[in-house]
Amino acid sequence: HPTPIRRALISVSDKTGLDALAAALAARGVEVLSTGGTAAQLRKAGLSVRDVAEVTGSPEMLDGRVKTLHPRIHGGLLARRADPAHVAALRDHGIPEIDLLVVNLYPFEATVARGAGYDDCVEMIDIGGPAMIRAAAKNHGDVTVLTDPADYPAFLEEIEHQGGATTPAFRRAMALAAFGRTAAYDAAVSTWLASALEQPAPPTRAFAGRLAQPLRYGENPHQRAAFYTDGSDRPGVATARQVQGKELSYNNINDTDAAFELVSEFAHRAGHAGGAACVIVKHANPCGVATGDTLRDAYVRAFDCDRTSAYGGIVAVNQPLDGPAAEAICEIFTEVVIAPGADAAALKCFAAKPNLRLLLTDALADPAAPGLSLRQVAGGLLVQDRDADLLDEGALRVVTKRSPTPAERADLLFAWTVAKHVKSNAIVYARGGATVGIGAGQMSRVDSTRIAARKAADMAEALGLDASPAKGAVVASDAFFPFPDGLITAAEAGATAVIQPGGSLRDQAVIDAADAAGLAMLFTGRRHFRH
Ligand code: 93A
Repeated sequence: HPTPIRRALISVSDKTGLDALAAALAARGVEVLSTGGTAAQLRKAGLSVRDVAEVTGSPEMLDGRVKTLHPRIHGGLLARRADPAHVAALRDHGIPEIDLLVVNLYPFEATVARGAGYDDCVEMIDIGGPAMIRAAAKNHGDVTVLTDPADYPAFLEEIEHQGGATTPAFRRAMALAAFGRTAAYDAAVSTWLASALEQPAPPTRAFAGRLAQPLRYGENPHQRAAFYTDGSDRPGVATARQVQGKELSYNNINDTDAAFELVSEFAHRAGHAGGAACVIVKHANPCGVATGDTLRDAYVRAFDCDRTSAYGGIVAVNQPLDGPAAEAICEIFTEVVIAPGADAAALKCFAAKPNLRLLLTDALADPAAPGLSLRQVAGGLLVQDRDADLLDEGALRVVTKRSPTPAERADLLFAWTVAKHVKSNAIVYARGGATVGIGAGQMSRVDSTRIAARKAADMAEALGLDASPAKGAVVASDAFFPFPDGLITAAEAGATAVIQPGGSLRDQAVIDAADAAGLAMLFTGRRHFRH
């Protein structure tokens, strides 16, 4: 049954869209109750409002900590309209029914984000707002709750169509959003308090995100799925603007994240400042990564690494797209392109491929930013810091007789960065700032080494090269070589220099094998497993 809205309580910190909403309510003869700041703004806009304090008969007190926490408010939100006993209780106690609640909370997250001190953050913990939101959301059988100015237009449309009322379906949808909001809010409070107490953050935040997008299905069509954002402002797939293209799928989002996180390394890592970089991802692994003088150059070199796999891939670049880069990307079928921006020529070029999903982020992600990575296991959740480690060049150790040449060293650093983003066991061959063979996700490291060499040979065949590009390439391994065999395979494929963490019991045997083959080898002292 549509419930007519006769009385509303509005108490908002974010006053976006407030005047228009209140004016529309006033035009329908809805009585508006408000707290101090909200009432003041509405009166300034020439609207008539009743103070909550007048309803409660109790002034706002304790610096506003107690404003709406009163039975005259909560009774009006929680009473079942069709329950005679409830209705009688309201009458006996002089409690007005509240049919619409519009609340957005003290800006706790923004206060934490701007680095405010402990006491200021504590003061921003809203108590009365969430209490009202939860009361109204619980009573969605009768009450409508709005917690986000973005929902005002839909609400106004709803009452327009329903003659001043809302439908149960609308109230349920708003109640769901409301509980999501209070859950996210409390998660933000507990995450902040944990970090203030120097304790690991609880994993609540991941579960308390906002529903950004229901997905048509999950990894496979028989799996239901949805995309939740955690409210952080990290540039990437969650915060990007989709300029065009079909709806993103579950796998698109996962792959786009992998591509953008990797390409974002190339703004921050020493030696790459300013250079163009491109990553092409398939099934969450990069199948081609390259730097270049221009974005087009970087794309073409990334594409050339594995033309077969790149088909239907996800392309990420580290600079705003221009026309020449867009034209090259549009030559084959690409699922998603993500970039910090795009000029008019690039936009025009992509517009001719209306299915291609184009996402713009305005900025790259900071690879060193702290954050959590979560993984579900049966019956639990594994929580760890995200791998925010950037290579410390000062910690690199030359362990072989021969030191890498400057060109080898640049490629080693490049290959190491890529390897960090390849599923383990990861082996990456690179030459001239481009990958030429990637071995990913194998159970044995030597298999990844062989696959990477095979990929390099395939590349030679696809491009009609005289020799495998692994000849004269460098190789990165995300974890140590447990035996010399993987390193020997790389040497046989033609690699001339190696970068790996070191730390194996048999390091000496691996170093000896490198020396015997004339390879230069760097130890990083850091491992980058990724599973
Ligand atoms: O300090 S509170 O937790 N105590 C309350 O009783 C209360 N009631 C509403 N904060 C409370 N609010 C919050 O005040 C609302 O959630 C809203 O964010 C804000 C609006 O205050 P004003 O109308 O004075 O700007």
